[in-house]
Amino acid sequence: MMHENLRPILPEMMTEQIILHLDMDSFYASVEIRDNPELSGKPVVIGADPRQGTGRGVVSTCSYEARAFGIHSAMPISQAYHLCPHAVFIPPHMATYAQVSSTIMQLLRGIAGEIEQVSIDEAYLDLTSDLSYELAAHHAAEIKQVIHDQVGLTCSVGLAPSRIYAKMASEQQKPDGLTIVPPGSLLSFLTPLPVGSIPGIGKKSAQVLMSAGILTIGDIARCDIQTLQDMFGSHAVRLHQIARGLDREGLRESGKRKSISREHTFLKDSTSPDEILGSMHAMILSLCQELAERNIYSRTIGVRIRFTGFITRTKSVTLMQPTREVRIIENAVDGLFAEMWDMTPVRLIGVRFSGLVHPDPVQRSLSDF
Ligand code: TTP
Ligand code: MG
Repeated sequence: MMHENLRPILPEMMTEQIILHLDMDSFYASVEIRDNPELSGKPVVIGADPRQGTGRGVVSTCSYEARAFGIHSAMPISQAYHLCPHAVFIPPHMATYAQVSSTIMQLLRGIAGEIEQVSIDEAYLDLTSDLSYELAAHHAAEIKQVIHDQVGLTCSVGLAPSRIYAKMASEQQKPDGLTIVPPGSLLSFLTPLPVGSIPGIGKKSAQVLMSAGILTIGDIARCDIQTLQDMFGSHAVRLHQIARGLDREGLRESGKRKSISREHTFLKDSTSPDEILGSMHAMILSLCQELAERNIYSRTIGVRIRFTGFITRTKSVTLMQPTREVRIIENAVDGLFAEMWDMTPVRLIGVRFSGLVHPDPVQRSLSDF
């Protein structure tokens, strides 16, 4: 008779979580090109007016053709102009992007039920019920096809056993990529990647690691925890876990959600109130769209700002009445930002709507969401 401990593990016990991360390719630029096919194949830059190279403000994003000239998000628009004066420069049309974003997220909800939307062009889905990476990969390819056919845009997708690995996977083969990292391939996927490919490791942290001779995620995995603790304090344990392929974090918001939020990390820490508020207003549009789709209103508006050096401040305001009026929420956020900002460069911003209520008093209860 087989010993209890040697009994083959049942298949369902071996099923690990399967997380999908989806990120649209050069999102704002792709929408502009979709709506004006003459731009296809050209370097297209979305952002402030370059004014023949004297303009202020930054690049929001650009097409992959423009990236070949070295242009990227958060670069001063004047620099982008000098790198490629014949590029097509287009001011952002936020309302259109928010609309396209909401169509995409609706499609994803239709496919996966609950999703975790994290930015205007990015979401996580839980495909654990597919049970195998073969089936999940098949679904991922279908999702890409549906977005292509119904929205006219490409995206890049990653599949992996946790949200952070899924995000790293989706980054690998942009644009129009599909990267699958089942648990068995996780270590060989992670080991050679540069330390900067871990979300949350910004340029500064990467430099700290590199100056200590830690260049790849494999190097972090081999590092003793004390060395990491000296560099990253309380973040060290999680970083070590991520590097050793042990992270298994799933979707953060599932089931009954009490709040909805968006966040944005600046590639280069920002000191421009126009850029910071512009980005927050884009998030507000996207969040208000989600409120409208779900026929709910928000009463409490919160802002999170992470400054250079990881100091994070949050502040919120509760309005007299629940709303989904963009102007009212923009005013609230502008006010919060003015109270919170002391000119320190900003690394990350987030906007959160909570106190979500339904217009129908019978349903006016958090348990409905
Ligand atoms: P990203 O997904 O970071 O960039 P992207 O979609 O343009 O390109 P990629 O193919 O590399 O994913 O951001 C989504 C949108 O957010 C982007 O189209 C424009 C906006 N954005 C800014 O306005 N400023 C920024 O610094 C960044 C990074 C993005
Ligand atoms: Mg994108």
